[in-house]
Amino acid sequence: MPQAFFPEVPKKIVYGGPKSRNPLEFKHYDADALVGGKTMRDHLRFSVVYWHTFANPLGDPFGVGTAERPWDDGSGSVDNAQRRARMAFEFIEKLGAPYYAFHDRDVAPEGKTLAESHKNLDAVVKVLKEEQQRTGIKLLWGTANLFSHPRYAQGAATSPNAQVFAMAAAQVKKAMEVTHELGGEGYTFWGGREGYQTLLNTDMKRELEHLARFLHMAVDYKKSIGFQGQFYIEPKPKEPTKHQYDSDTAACLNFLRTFGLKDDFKLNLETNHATLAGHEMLHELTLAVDNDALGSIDANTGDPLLGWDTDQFPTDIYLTTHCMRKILEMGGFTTGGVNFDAKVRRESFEPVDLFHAHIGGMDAFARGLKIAHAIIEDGRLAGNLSQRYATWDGPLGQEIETGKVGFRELETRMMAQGDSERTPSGRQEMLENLINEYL
Ligand code: XUL
Ligand code: CO
Repeated sequence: MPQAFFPEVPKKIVYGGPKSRNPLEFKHYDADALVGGKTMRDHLRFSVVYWHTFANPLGDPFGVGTAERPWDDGSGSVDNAQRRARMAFEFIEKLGAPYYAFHDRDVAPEGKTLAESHKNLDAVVKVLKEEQQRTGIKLLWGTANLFSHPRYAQGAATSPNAQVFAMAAAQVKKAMEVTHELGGEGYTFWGGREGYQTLLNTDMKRELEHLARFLHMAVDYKKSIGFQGQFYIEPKPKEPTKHQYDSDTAACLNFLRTFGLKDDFKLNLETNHATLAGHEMLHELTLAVDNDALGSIDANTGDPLLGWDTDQFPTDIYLTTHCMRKILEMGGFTTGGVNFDAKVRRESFEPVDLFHAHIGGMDAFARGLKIAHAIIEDGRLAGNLSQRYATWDGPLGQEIETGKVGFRELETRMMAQGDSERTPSGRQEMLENLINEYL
């Protein structure tokens, strides 16, 4: 049995229902309840992230970390990392999330040499494996941190220095191996430093080719070790670099197609990254689903008044409704899930705040799921959409779509008619009201 790292929190966060006034109970997330014939647990596939929840001291550019984490002795030792792993599983178990996700360097300290780093990681992975077996909690995805160490300051797979590329490759190889060993259902590539600060010193074409080479190597290695997990690319336009090559869904799709990687990757979409790219999350989700490329989501939100990557817990029901509507429309997650890439505020420094944050995020997504399901069942939104495009199902639309007519035929037709008919009202406000009927 694990030690009690969270003595003030009950053994299990239970579903208390919407009338519950207990902050340590779910109001909407009822894991076993069915929505459209499938449990909430299976629809949402919640995942807790190691980096923000268990390894983030809550500093900001103006101040040091504030987090009280009694299990950390500040040594940065492997021993401390192993204790933290036990704590992490106690947290996830009490919360009742079925998954977690990590970077290699969140779980174990980087050593002085690559060999030492590998050894440190193995020592902690041993504990993670034991805890997974004890609790049944699974790994949603693993990843390598290719952005914190000074060697990666000018990029990892897109470094101007081939030595650094080689080091990144060695690190990803090991991170993939441990992800495989832990039965991870996916592996994520987020290019925090894969971009540039200035084009004055950057050969963008060459860097993009190197990134593609790196990902092809990863695909080859994945096959060679029999790792079946899904690969994800996570778009983000900036922070820490000025321009990141994986800017948004459209840029990622273009990159994957250009370099013959489309079949091997899906996207892991994060709300705060969509915001930074100047898109709504709904836009990013829609484009990914339309291209059969949505894999998983990093659930969080930004603050419109701050404008940087604040990684806050999602509490906005419109947002969670839109996310779940798209996920239901695509037929649900297969390998992916709702992964809380979110951190508590610097002011929320007590361990129990980690519970409040996740309970709120899970309840917000549970409500979003129920509402999205009801909107889809209602059918009016989809009905309006097909009605709006009805002329495309008629003779003219079909002749255009199937390539039977060209500019000449269309000019002849419009000459005879004099002008096109007017497109009926878009009914935006009515549709917004329809969504609000369910909120
Ligand atoms: C950074 C971010 C990462 C990725 C994993 O903004 O989202 O934590 O999710 O590397
Ligand atoms: Co993320």
